[in-house]
Amino acid sequence: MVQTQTGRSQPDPLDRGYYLDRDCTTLSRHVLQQLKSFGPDAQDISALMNRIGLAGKLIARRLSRAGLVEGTLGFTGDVNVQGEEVKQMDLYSNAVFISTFKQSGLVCRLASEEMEKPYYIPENCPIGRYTLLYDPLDGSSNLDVNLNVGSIFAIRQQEGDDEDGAALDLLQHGRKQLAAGYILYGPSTLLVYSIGTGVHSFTLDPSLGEFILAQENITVPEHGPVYSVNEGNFWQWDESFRDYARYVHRHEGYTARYSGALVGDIHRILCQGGVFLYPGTAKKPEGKLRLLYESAPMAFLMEQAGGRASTGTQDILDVIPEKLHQRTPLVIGSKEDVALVESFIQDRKRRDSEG
Ligand code: AHM
Ligand code: MG
Repeated sequence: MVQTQTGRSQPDPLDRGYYLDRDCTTLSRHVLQQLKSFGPDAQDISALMNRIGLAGKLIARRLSRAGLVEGTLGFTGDVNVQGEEVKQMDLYSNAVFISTFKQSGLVCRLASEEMEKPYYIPENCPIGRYTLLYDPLDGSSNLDVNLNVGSIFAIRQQEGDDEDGAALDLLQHGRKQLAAGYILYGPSTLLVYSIGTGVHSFTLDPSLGEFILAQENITVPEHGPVYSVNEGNFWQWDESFRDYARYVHRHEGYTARYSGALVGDIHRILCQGGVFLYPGTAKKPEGKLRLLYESAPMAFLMEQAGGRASTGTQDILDVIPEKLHQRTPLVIGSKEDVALVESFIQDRKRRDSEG
């Protein structure tokens, strides 16, 4: 009951809204709550996250019709800057992020796996003070067999004028990220994000068209049973990673899980603990994953959840890239499991130095 101005009591209409309040914390509202502010910077970050959510909804909608409408499955016939064949959904997803942020007035520059150079939105510069780094559709080899895929994103402050388009200000360590996260297109669509105040997940309610808070302050267990790695590359790894693989094969309590799509594999580790690895190989000494829009955003999340991310010898968030599309080895997950992998690398180094 509430008191009216005339002193009479009447039922509180918000009482019945209790369920709404409990069940419907939306993404933009959550960001503002996390920042404990309605100031301009908080409004910016909230609006940015809302736009990322919109891009996720558009991609999820198209994925749900894969195979039913033109342009959802198969290759375009082009090869991207990474030398990889481009899928129709890669292009669509890349374009969705650009068009979503074109109208945002916030982002001056977008850098993605699918574009050799960053894409500028001159009308947002200098008003737009942010850069969005993203992998629009990670794991797209899973698409044609109807398995999970994801989008990965990071937001950084735009530093410098960057007039020549070289984006040199992006070549800085991952601790410069203001926000990072991913969208997992699985049985349901999940958005997981951090703005440096813990890791939080949201589930897309298609009937509302909103991402609704699912779990706040996710923490990764200190140790988990899962190791997630493409063991088909075993023969191409450095001996230290082979030592680690032999160790988990010979000890009870480990189980392998690998879907071929980073977002789903890391989401499993985030929820249940364990370790995901993509080491360097003989053919690709730096591994496959790109630092700025794959490894660094995931590392930001994992550290926020109490886990770790390493190249094997250095924290991912301390790595300073030399180029936009730089690759890096990745060992990420529970603290104890990352440390175990690192211990095999240190052991090998020590043995090699002892001759
Ligand atoms: P992509 O960005 O071109 O999709 O490549 C990244 C993907 C990751 O999602 C996944 O972990 C890895 O490539 C799988 O690679 P591989 O098939 O070599 O195991
Ligand atoms: Mg990728």
